[in-house]
Amino acid sequence: MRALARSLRDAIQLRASAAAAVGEGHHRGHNPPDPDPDPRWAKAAADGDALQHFQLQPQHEEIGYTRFYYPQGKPILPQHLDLVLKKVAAAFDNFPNQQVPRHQFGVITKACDCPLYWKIPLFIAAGGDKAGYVDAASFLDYWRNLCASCHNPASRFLNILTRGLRQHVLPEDFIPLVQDVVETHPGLTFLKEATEFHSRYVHTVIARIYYCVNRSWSGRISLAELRRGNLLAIIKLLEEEDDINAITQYFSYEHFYVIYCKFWELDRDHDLFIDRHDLARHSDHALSSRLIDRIFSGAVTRGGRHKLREDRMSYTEFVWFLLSEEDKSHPTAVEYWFRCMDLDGDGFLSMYELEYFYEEQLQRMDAIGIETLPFEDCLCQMLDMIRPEVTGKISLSDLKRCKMTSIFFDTFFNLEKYLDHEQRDPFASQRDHDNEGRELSDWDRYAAEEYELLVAEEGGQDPQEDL
Ligand SMILES: [Ca+2]
Ligand SMILES: [Ca+2]
Repeated sequence: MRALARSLRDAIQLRASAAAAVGEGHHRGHNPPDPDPDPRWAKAAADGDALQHFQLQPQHEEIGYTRFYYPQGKPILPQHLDLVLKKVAAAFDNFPNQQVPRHQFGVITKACDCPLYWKIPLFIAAGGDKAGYVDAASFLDYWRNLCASCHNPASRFLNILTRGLRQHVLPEDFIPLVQDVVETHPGLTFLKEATEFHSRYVHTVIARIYYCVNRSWSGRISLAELRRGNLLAIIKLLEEEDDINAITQYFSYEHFYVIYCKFWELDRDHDLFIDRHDLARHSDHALSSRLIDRIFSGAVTRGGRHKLREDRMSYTEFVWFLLSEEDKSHPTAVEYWFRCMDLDGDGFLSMYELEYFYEEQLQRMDAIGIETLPFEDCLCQMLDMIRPEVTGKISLSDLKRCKMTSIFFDTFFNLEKYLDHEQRDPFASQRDHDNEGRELSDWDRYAAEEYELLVAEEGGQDPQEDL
C-alpha cells in the first residue's frame, strides 16, 4: 500500500501543479455536477442532434417529400457531405504529402465535425495504424463510405469504434479512446509519466461506462443503448472541460483514485483478484456473509463468457460492486442487489428471501448488544415503504419506483449503513447539493468524501495545502 500511496500521492501533487499550470480553478472539494441538469451536456446532446437531423433528411427525399421540404430540389445530404469533404481535404493540405500522423489526427477529426476524442479510434478505423499516418485520398473514401451507411453520430461512433466489424461495442473497443484521453487530456498530464496507472484508469473508465450505458447487462453496448445513454455527450464534454474531475461521469480522476485505492486495500496479494474473505473486509466488515456468498455465486456477473472461476472477483466486477454499494438508487444498483437477494431467481423477493437475509442482521446486532426489531415489524416498515403491487412479494419495478432503496437494501445486508439510517432523518441524504445547487448522487458524495480522506491519509496533510 505504501508504494501505491507514494506513487499516487506524487501523481496527485503533479496533478495539482498541472492544474495550476493550465490556469485551472481548483475543483477538489468543489462539488461535481449532477448528470442530467447540467446545461453543457444538454448543449452537447443538442449539437449531436443537429448533425443527426440533417443527415436524416435524405430519407424524406427518398420517399418523395423532396419538393415539399426543399422547393429548389437540392439534395441536402450530398451538399453537406461535399462541404465536409472539402473541409477535410483542406485540412489534409496542411500536411506534407497530405499525410496526417496519429498525434495530429485531432485536426482531421474536427474537420469531420466529430468530437475531438474520437481521434484515435478514427485514426485506427481509417487504417492509420499500419503506416503510422492516414493520407487524404484513402480517408476521403473512408469518410464518404461511412456517411453513406451511418446517418447519425451514434451509429458513426459505433462503426468507428468497432472498425465496422460489429453491431455492438465490446469493452476492449474503448481502450484506444480512453488511453488517448490519458495521454492527451490537459487534466491528466500529471498521469502521463505514471504509466503503471494508465491501464487501471482505462479499465475503471470502461467499467463505469458499461455500468451506466449497458443497461442490458450483456457486456455489449448496442446502438440503442448508445443513443439512450449520455456517453457521447460526455465524450464531447472532454474537449470543453480541462478539469477532468469536473467530469464526474466516467472520466473523473478522483473517482478512479477512490475506486482503485479501495480495491488495492482489499487485494492483499495484488494479483488484481479478490476472494470472498477480501471482500468481507470491505468497509470494516459492513456486509453480511450471506450477501457476500450471493455476490460470489455468479448472480451479478455479466455475460459469464470469461468467468473462469466463481470464487474470485475481478477488478471490473469490483467497480460494479462499489458503484452499486455506494449508490443504491442507481438503476443498475437496484438490479444488482435485486439479483443478489432473489435467491430462487423467480423475479420476486419473497418474504422467505427477506427473512433469510434479515436473520443474519439480527444475529449480528444481538452479538454486539444492539436492540433489535423483530422480522415481522421490520417487514411491515419495509412493505410500507416499498408498497409492492402484488401483495406479499417485491418486484424489481416496485423497488425502482421507490426513492429509498438504499434503506431497503441496507436493512437486509449492510449493518453499518443500516444503523446509520436508523439514526438519521431518512430524507437527509437526499438533500445534499453542490455549490451550484445541483443535487448530488450518493456516489458523487461518497467519492468526494473518500477522496478527501484518502488524500489526507496518504499525504499526512490537508489536501487543500498543496495548492
Ligand atoms: Ca488477490
Ligand atoms: Ca425470489
